Amino acid sequence: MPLKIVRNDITKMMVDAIVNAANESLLGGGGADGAIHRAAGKELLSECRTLGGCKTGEAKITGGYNLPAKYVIHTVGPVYKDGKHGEKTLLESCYRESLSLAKNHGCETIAFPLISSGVYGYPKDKALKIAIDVISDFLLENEMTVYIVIFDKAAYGISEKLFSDITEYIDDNYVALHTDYCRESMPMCAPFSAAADSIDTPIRKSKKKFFKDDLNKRMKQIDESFSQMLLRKIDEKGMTDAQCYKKANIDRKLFSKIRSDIHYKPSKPTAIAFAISLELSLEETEDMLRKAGFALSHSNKFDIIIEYFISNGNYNIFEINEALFAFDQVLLGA
Ligand code: AR6
Repeated sequence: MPLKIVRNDITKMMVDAIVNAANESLLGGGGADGAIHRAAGKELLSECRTLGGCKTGEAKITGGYNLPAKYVIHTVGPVYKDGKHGEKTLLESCYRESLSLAKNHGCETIAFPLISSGVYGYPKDKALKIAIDVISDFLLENEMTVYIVIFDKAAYGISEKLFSDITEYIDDNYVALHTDYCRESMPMCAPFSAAADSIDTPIRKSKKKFFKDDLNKRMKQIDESFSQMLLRKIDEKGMTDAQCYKKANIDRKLFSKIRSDIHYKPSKPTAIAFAISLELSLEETEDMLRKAGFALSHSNKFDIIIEYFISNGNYNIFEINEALFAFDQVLLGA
């Protein structure tokens, strides 16, 4: 099940477990820790006193008391110095240990704040990348819905370089009306203008054969539904269903629905999420979208950002989502 990035206060999350960005004493503090203790009530501190603290990179679990969450998983992130003091390994360990505790307690949903990225000073973009990497690895092997809770929008910043590259790409491509639609219109017909077609050179013959074969192939696929194309592509790419929907950040239940209903019409972000998961080319992505009744357009920032990533061969759905979030767009997948 998927990873979702949401903007919220961690104490408001209706999940099985929320994670606390604590300190080694486990006796409360500021930031998310302070908010969690305030919302949970004094009993949380009483239980924390019995735990004997927690080492950096490790995690311990308590009840959630007055919180909507059943459990609080307390983990201690590293204080960021310069990135050369094992901070990354320790931060990765926080996510791994917390997820493992949640799994052992039967949690189906868990919410993390961006550990270490406040008082402990971890650069937010790096902290987010670590969170996403560890959580997505975990989700490849486990069924859980994991939320990363971003408190302030500024925390969810893609790198300045990526932001400016995408901005430039949008500026170059964002137009109200675009004129190169002819690529869409029967590409295989272009070489066959009536006059030029009268002489059959060997090259022309082989081109004709190519276009005939291509046309036959396309005709066979013309009636293919979105769901059929998706399943065909999964086979062609040698993926399992689970690999595909996990990489697409799509819920297993939704995938089952699509699998069992050949006429299923997904939302546009869902259709694109599958195209990304299958690492389709731009042309194939457009083909897949058409099956679901959608298109990529240049008068829509969301579409241009997707196009940017596909053109650059970057199929990391979580990075794409970071960028979409930074540009206030709907996210892919879950
Ligand atoms: N909900 C979600 N995220 C929050 C909330 C909230 N209510 N409040 C803050 N954040 P921090 P750390 C974000 O400082 O860096 C404490 O005193 C915040 O914007 O809470 O791991 C502990 O006792 C930031 O992005 O944790 C430790 O001494 C992220 O949560 C120390 O701070 C983490 O910020 C731990 O520092």
